[in-house]
Amino acid sequence: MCIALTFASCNKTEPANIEPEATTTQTEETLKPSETQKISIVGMKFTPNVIEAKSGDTLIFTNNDIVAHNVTQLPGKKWASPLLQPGESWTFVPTQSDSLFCSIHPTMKGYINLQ
Ligand SMILES: [Cu+2]
Repeated sequence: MCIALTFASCNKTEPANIEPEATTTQTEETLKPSETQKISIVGMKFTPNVIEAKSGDTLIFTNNDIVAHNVTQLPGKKWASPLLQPGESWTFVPTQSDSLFCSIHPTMKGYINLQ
């Protein structure tokens, strides 16, 4: 812009027509930093039981109940946590949306909704 002109006409204010087009809404969406989400297992429930996650998010399941539980993919048991004793945690980075349950207490169900 200014470079093509002479020094005389080039004043200190930046021309308004330098447009940084790089930051579109879509780019910002993609660049959102990954988050760590905590899921509590308490009272025979996953809380929250529907986990809204983005790709790259880390999920930490903590057993705050008085009995042991696990976190197991439904229906095929494609992945599973080890047995979590009360007070123990398990870290998981989902790669797709999946249903989950506790295979010891099959009524305990949850869902990871991966965006
Ligand atoms: Cu259980």
